[in-house]
Amino acid sequence: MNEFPDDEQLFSLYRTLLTIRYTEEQLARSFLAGLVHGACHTYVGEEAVATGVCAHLRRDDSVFSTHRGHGHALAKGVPPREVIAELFGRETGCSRGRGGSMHLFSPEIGMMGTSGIVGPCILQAAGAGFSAKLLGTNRVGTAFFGDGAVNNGAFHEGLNLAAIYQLPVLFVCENNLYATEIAFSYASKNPSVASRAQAYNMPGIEVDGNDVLAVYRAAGEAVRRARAGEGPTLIECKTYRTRAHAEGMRDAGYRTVEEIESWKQRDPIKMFRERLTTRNAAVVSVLDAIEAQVRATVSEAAVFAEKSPYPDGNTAATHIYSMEG
Ligand SMILES: Cc1ncc(C[n+]2csc(CCOP(=O)(O)OP(=O)(O)O)c2C)c(N)n1
Ligand SMILES: [Mg+2]
Repeated sequence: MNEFPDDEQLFSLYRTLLTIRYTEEQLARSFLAGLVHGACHTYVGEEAVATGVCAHLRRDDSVFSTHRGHGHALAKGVPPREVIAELFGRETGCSRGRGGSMHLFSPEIGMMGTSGIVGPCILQAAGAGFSAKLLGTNRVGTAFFGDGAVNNGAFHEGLNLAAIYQLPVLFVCENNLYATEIAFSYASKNPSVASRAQAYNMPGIEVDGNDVLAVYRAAGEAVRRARAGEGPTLIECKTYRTRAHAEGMRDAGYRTVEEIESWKQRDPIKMFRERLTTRNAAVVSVLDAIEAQVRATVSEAAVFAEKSPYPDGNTAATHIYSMEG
């Protein structure tokens, strides 16, 4: 693993950050226009986490995600048009319009699902690691989860299992300080999620989740360890969502405008762009070109999604698993 990404990787990180941001902003506008069916939890402000982690994952590595999972799906390689079409309930969505925001699946590229249930993705990733170890595939399982999941029993069970069997798993906690409107400082006596790794005798790393390079480096080392048979890692990414918990929800009473503004100053995309251009002013035109390309891709994706058909009602019972066959 390179300590510092080369230019091509840096531009790729920038492209992924923007793909997530522009897709989320598009979805927020589309939600207001009534095009999104069901809930829509955006990842705005947290893009550096999925971007920095998924940059190290192979196509056959698996990702298990949350209710706030659009960014994980996009970073793992699901195209914006398939994500947007899925939220619009269209046949061309990654789950053929049957799942929506919290059921984004694309198993052929290792996107093993977003989920509305807080916690189980931790166990599923441990299971993926167990499978990889048994089959000797050298694959890695990754769970993304919020601070709201770490006082859930699944956290203890998943980390303990991964530790005793030294499974190739990344446990990535996106600590955005709140679970809906409950502050993590209220819900947990210990402010550090990373420190809990000691209880399982695995490494626990805390990183600035708004710094894509910090996440990239921590994840790179965790993936290296996992593939080398050295076991799981817990990475706590300190970050912040700058939009409401879900689109259309009120966003007052539990956090201040000043707090939101202070985190907007630490916007992961703004910080990364400043870092790249300070290092080398000549990249401005490259970054501008990437922005224009991603904007066009996302706009086209939204048009494609809106033009796509809804699933045929007669197929409502297909793709459904039944024990009775
Ligand atoms: C098992 C379970 N309990 C409660 C809920 C209700 N719920 C939905 S989102 C949420 C907050 C999750 O917070 P966090 O894990 O920190 O993720 P964030 O929304 O901050 O990204 C809760 C409690 C749920 N979906 N599943
Ligand atoms: Mg949270």
